[in-house]
Amino acid sequence: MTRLRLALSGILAAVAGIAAGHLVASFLAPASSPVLAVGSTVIDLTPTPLKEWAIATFGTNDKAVLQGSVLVVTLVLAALAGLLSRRRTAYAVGFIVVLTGLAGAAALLRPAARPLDVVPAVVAMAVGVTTLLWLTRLAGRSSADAPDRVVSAAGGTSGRRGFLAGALGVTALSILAAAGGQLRSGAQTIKKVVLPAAADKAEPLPTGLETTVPGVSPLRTPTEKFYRVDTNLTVPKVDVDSWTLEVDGMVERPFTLTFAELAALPLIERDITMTCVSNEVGGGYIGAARWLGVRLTDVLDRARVKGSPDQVLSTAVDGFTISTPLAAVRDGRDAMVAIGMNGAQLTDVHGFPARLITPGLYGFVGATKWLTKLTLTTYAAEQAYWTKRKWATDAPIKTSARIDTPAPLSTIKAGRTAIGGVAWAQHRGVGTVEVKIDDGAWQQTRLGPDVGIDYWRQWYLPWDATPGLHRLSVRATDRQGRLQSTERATPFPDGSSGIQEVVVTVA
Ligand SMILES: Nc1nc2c(c(=O)[nH]1)N[C@H]1C(S)=C(S)[C@@H](COP(=O)(O)O)O[C@H]1N2
Ligand SMILES: [Mo]
Repeated sequence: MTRLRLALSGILAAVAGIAAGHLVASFLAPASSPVLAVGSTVIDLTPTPLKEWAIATFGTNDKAVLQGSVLVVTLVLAALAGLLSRRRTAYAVGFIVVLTGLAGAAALLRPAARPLDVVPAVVAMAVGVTTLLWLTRLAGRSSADAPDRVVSAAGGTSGRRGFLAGALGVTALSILAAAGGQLRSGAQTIKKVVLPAAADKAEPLPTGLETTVPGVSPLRTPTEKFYRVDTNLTVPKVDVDSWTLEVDGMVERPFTLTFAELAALPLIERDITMTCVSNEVGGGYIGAARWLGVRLTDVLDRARVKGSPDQVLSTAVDGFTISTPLAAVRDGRDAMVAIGMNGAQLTDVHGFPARLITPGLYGFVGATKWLTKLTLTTYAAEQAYWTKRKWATDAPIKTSARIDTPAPLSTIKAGRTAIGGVAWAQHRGVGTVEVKIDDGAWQQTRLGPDVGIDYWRQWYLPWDATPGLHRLSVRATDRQGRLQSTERATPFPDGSSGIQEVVVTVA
């Protein structure tokens, strides 16, 4: 029974420490919370194949699974620490000190860490050790050869009751502290800003096919439905008043802009479809929005590029980096420092107050959220986060198409219906979309409105569905007449490819 109590003491000491650290972090910097700091470090250290597997297996739950795993491993180690106190209290204390010390190191080694970020781990250490000492004393060690054993009369039922009361007390306080920290971090909001109108406006968006073909993705993705992909366990809530955009590196005149100064530059408005390189064939890591921002070349020209840089290295407020090929930025496409999305300021999730948008390139090479610095440099001199992890440097979005309706493995009624979806070939434009039913011939679909080469294209094909099981396939060709790759490829290192096939039952 004592063993169980000691293990429980270790676990509760860890829980108390983690909860206290979480609460303190919510006052300083939410990301410095011990579990979050360790979780972020684990994300950074995870080898690419394992990360790919996690994204493919858990999808958007990957972060929750990771946090859960970090927590479980910590609690198992803490239980061991509790058991160690049977031999010697100092061992157990040492164990907790090492665990929280690692959390502190993780917080301090984050790319954009400040010295104060170690505080939550120090608090976790103090609370963890105190809780452990107190609970193990209540648990009453039985090992007679423990030299520093506490001799007490706390055996029997009163001891057990004392331990139980202590354990419950620690649990209750931990829940309160963790919930308090969670509430405080969640309550942090970003400021409202006023966005000037664009000097160079986009045309009004035409009516999309979603109004006539039920089930087709809307022509514009509502911001709250827009996919989210980043390495962040907590969404940065950037203080726009102290935020700046710095431009440096191989330039004659490095400079720094405040948000007001950035927003006062001539703004362009563009409809651009973003895609994540982790999007699987038929997947949902794609979204189409109207972006408002400053042309990236305007910003770079202001600094007067010197020498021969070949990349724009962008840095986010948390130190995360992205490399964008300068050749792509300079080829006339509408790469921009965006401050608005779908007629409003950026949301915290999508990079407030400013982010990069590079039409035609996957997000990991051109869509830095929470942007704070642009550095002109070379790939030889510096590599960004994903480049170091062996993902492609040049990463144009591959031409692809997705069937939105009928849904995979659904059952639909026989008779007149429509097969429909979206296709994309950013910066080349979608030329045609074809659908194949079972082993029939490829049939031309009808395309929705044309919103330009950087935007996706809706499509549909009327279908007289006959009873039975049917296999539907789709493929897209760009405006230069190039058929999409039909070869199956998983996302690493430069994006998935292959023909999407959907099986449906017609009844
Ligand atoms: N700071 C930061 N920016 C980032 C990322 C990130 O992890 N951190 N992920 C990139 C990736 S992989 C993609 S696909 C896009 C996704 O942008 P969204 O979440 O607004 O859809 O953001 C990019 N910008
Ligand atoms: Mo991505």
